[in-house]
Amino acid sequence: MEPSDKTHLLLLGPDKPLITEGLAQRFIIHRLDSSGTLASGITSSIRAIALCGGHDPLNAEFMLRFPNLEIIASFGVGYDHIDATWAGEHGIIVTNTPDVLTEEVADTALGLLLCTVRELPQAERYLRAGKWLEKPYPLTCSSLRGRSVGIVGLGRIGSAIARRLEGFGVSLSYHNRNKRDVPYIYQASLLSLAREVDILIVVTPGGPETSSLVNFEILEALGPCGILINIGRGASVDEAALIRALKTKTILAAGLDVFNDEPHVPKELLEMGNVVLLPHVGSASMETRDAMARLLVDNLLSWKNGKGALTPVKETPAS
Ligand code: 8YV
Repeated sequence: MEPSDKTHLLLLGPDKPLITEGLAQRFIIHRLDSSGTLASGITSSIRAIALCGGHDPLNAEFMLRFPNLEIIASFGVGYDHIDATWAGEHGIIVTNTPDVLTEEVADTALGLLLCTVRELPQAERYLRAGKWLEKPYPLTCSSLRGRSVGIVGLGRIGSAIARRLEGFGVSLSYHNRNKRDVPYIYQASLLSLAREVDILIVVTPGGPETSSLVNFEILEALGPCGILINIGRGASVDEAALIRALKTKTILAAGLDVFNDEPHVPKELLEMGNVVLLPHVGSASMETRDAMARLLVDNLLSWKNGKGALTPVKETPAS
């Protein structure tokens, strides 16, 4: 293929061979230089952006730098870092990578839940420290037996978590904007869900609508035996309120895969014994990350071939 048939594309974020190799035949790939700019004359040629990871904001100001931008293909299902509403209003397509990571993230959520409820990382650290030789690890206050679990955000990933939990024999409730046709108890408000359940799992997508959704009032409603799990976005939980709730034993424990200012985790959380902290690894297996990379590439190739994007987000057109 002649270079002239190729579309100029700006690649942002970490290098991923599956993406660069997948795009090389049909796109001329550019990167920003160390000062964050492109050689003059190139900006107006850019028609596509491949956002290969990270959560740096991609706002209107940035998109405006590329007057002929038509599509942004993003790596990941969450796109709270992209101003998709503005993009949609300006005819720019945004694609994400749904479905291919659903089961992986749901697996991680269950792992994090079990680790938090049964203090498995703490018990493992206890063994490694040689303390088992002195006495057995203390019995955990919490258990999944006879407990009720509430899911905030019963979308693809929330539903996959719920399906797994059915096998654990817990009572399941959820809160969503709309009631779904599922055999779980619906709570019209997050507060009523928090009051009803022992364990709250947050699977919300982030963005202004869900910012600090879980505040101190919600944590108080969860109560002193309550456990909070967050696998969605850090910003959905008021981190300062969570730290206060854990310190004052307003809730019992928390398991977190996401934080407000990643990769920075508040020192207070790092020092607490009643939290399990993961470095945002929900989808982080090679297999799943490869599937996400392939879907990003397929979106761009399908668009380039005039067939429209495969997985456009709801705010933007497909072609
Ligand atoms: C990734 C995620 O960490 O898909 C998402 O929304 O949060 C994760 O799967 C992220 O997209 C990688 O940058």
